[in-house]
Amino acid sequence: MDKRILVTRSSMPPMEEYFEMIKPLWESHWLTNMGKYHRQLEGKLKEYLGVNQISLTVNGHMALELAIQSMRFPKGSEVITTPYTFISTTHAIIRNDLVPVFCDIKDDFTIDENKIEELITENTVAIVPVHVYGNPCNVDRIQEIAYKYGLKVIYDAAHAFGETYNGRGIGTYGDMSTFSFHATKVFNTIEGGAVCCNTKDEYEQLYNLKNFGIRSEELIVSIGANAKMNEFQAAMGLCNLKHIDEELTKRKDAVKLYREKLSGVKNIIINMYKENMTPNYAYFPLLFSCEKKRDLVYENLMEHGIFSRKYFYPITSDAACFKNKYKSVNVNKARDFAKRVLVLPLYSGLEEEEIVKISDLILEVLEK
Ligand code: T4K
Repeated sequence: MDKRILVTRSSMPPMEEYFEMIKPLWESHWLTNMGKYHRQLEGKLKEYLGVNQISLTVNGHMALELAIQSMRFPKGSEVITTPYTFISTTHAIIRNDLVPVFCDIKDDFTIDENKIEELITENTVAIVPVHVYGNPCNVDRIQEIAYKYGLKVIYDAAHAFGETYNGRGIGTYGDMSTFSFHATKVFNTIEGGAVCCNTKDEYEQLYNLKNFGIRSEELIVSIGANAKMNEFQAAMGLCNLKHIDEELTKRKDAVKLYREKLSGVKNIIINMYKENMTPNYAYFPLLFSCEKKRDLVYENLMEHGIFSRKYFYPITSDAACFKNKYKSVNVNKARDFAKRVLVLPLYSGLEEEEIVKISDLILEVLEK
């Protein structure tokens, strides 16, 4: 095996399919601003994800940033969130002039719902949990807390595309949920994202936020940015959506093989799926018994041209740009897990022999 294996590889539709889809754009010259493909993809995703409303955006980060912005929280309000995530989640809160209050995680890497209440103050306005690696948060308990204290819940569901939990599309939980359709995700529109919401009113607000508040040539109803998904992105989404079942099946098979090879091995814990969910097999994280073992495996894989990733190290509260800037709370478990976790390569084109090789290289280190 001499080719490099990266942590993931973008899924792409057959080239001809995409070319056929984008050809008419040379006729219409309509490339963006809620064109035909944008509208079609919104319709198809609404159905596929089982959500009430969906608004497409230029990327997953802007989806989250606009979802939070649409709630119009007073400047300086506090938002309880997890530090065990991609930096985007925390940036989206801070870029809205809000203050992140970091809550620790539990064994499934998601926010520890039992630690949320103690962090609530009179300035708390919302909870921004993350279905990290596609592991659903304890949505019922989080909703109970939100009702009790009058808080909004915005889920960062960047990793959870297409999942269901307790028979409902994952995007239906909370006041809003946001997805990422980045090139590295289970479903991609090259770059892209979406906000799922419940009412037409919320949808219209998000529309204004992503399109300068422009409603017609002469009517600008509110202040907004430009965060629209363009037609080339939407066309990629329409093509990739046709192949989503095949994508998920291949990922499922890859995960099954990893599990067969690595289950019961000393010094690692494999991420488990909850019973009442349909997973999307977005990531394959392994939790090692100590940082040293994790690093030895990371290096051994790298020496063989295999690039696993330490998602999510460092935790966002320790990011150099705002270390010690926000309330220091106990996020020891998140910090500890971040030092011991390794995400293995996983994508639909990953071959069986590659999974076997990766697993064997891990075992080689652990059995030393
Ligand atoms: N919230 C959460 C919880 C998130 O995880 C993310 C994004 C967001 C919000 C924000 O959503 P977006 O605004 O990104 O839509 C990657 C992705 O760029 C990022 O989308 C993702 N999370 C994060 C977890 O991973 P990097 O810095 O690791 O990407 P990079 O360039 O190192 O790529 C990783 C691997 O993916 C490469 O080794 C090869 C493969 N790859 C990459 C690209 C760019 C491809 O196969 N094709 C490509 O085009 O952040």
